[in-house]
Amino acid sequence: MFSSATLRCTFRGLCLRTADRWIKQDSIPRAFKKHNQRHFTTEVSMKKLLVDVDCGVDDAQALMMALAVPDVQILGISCVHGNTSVENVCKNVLRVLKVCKHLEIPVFSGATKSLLGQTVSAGDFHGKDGLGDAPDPDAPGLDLVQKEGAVSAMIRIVNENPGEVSLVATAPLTNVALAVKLDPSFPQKLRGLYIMGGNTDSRGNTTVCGEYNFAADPEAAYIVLNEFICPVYIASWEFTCRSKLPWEFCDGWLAQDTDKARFMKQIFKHSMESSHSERIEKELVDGQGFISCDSYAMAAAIDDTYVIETEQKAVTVELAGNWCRGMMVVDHLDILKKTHKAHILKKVDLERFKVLMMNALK
Ligand SMILES: [Ca+2]
Repeated sequence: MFSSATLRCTFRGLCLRTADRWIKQDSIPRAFKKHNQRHFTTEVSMKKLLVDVDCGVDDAQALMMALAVPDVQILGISCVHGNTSVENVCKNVLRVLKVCKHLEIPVFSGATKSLLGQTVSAGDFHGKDGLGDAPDPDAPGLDLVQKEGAVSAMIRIVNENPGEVSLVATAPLTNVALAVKLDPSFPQKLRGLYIMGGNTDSRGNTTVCGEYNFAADPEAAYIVLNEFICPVYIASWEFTCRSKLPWEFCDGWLAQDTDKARFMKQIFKHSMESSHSERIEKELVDGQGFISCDSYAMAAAIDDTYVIETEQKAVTVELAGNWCRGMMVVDHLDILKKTHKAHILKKVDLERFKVLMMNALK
């Protein structure tokens, strides 16, 4: 697991590849070199992640992308309500970890409902069980889920690795909001927060103006966008639509002769068929294509070369209104007077993204 990270990180060369940039060897204190040479090749070069999911098919794709990158270390996966019940989410994550041979990664169960207990249907896009209702008689049992709750685990893990953990949130933000309420210093101890959610052009995919992850728990999204004073990257619904891949890429992706590709083909069948329904056609901002929404946020967290352009804006969430509850509000005019700006993804390296996607099923 450490091999390619080690190859990229050598004291023999002029430079060192760290978690986020090349640094000149000269800039490393001699004492550090002497005493940390062995550790530098393993620990410092690893990108540490926490992933918060409502494991539908695209969460599975995002997880498989991260699990395939040698210098990424997933410290824990927290589960939350969303595409399906939190029990199904835990089960789905375990199924993904099993096919990727990473059942050693701890899985935590989190919030079963939104902060106010209101529910918004996720529809049937990912199937009732979240993974396309594909039978899996050998699915791992829920006894593998950790006893510790998701939110306390997130806080503990970040405290154990201050300043090092990137949190990737690809689900309703209930667990993430609860974490900052239990520990207000949680955000400042993160390296960054990467969200799939929200919308920039009031194009809804669940309500008229709301993207699902935000519409499913608007209060949680509001808390997160207003209280996470750390680098925040947002892959909005419109951005993911505009960054779609051709279905022909998907065909080649699924045709790989591996257990992971066969697993993906099974769980993705239902969503692929649903993609051509009249309702989904209307939701798509930029026409047909293969859109693995959650994978766009994941790629930003794990690959430094992937994000090409972001727009830095203050953002919040509409909590009232007849039609716009759950809509992300982008403050182009700085009327909110917020000093903290989020990085809204605008342009990414899709060729790099394709490589990350292909590797996910290798
Ligand atoms: Ca998701």
